[in-house]
Amino acid sequence: MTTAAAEPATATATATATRASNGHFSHAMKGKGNTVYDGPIEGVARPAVFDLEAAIEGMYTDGYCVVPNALSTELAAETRRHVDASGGPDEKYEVKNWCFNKQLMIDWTKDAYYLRYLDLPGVIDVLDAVLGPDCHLQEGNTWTTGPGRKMGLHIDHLPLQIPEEYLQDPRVRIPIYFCPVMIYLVDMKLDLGPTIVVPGSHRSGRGPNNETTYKGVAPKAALVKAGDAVIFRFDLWHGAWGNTNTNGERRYVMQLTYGHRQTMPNYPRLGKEGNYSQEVLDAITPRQRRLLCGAPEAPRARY
Ligand SMILES: O=C(O)CCC(=O)C(=O)O
Ligand SMILES: [Fe+2]
Repeated sequence: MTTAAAEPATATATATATRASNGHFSHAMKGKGNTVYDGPIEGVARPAVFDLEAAIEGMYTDGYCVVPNALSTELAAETRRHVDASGGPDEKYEVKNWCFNKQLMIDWTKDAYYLRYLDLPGVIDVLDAVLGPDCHLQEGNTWTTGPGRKMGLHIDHLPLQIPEEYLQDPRVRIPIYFCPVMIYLVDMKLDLGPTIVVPGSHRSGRGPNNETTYKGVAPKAALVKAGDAVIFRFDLWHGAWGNTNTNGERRYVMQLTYGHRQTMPNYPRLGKEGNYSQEVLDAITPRQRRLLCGAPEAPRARY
């Protein structure tokens, strides 16, 4: 009789979470069981001055970084007004027994207003370094949410499942395939439901399974200023603290997701007539073109 061999350690491909029509993820791969953290919480460190090298390193060690003042406070306020004026009356975003949930997908092919947010200083430098200088946008939206909204810890994507013990080895650096970028349009306080991130949890190589801490490390809250951005990697455990605000204050963010050069660009080629509005074609810069459509010719990402 032969003894059964131990399960071989293999890398397996896994599915990606899909977005529900209400903007919240629906696929079970993202995280299982109860992943809502409600213990004591501290804020993420917010550098007073942006340090690119430290930010890049943070993407591999902590799995995220903070870019202070990616937008001026004036532009954050103007964007808020623009968001408020878009999408029709508020009533239609009041979801019964839940919360105000207004997520507006940005139409990059027709709407020139948002082009300037594609390559924000600091943010674009981190993305170019970790995704490659020919990274591109996957999608973008503005998202206004009110009291009652929260999101359990999850991961956004997991193209490859690697045994956790391999990922503990500091010599292993998993390339960053996608980066969600959250740009906050209001000063974030705990009762507005900030994004929460679990530092180092990308080294688990999986989504949280009935867990709210990783190796004893609790989530930290993005208690950042209006105009700041938080960039995190696709495989970091993250979610959102509950909005418990009693003055009816809403959280305003922009959520942009960028992909590595080897992921498919999402937007059509610029060359083809009719793909983009004249307003976009007149305003778009060469770098913004690359961010929408991808550019095959640039050097590689720094792993
Ligand atoms: O709303 C947040 O702060 C996080 C959003 C998020 O994780 C998601 O949309 O997948
Ligand atoms: Fe997410």
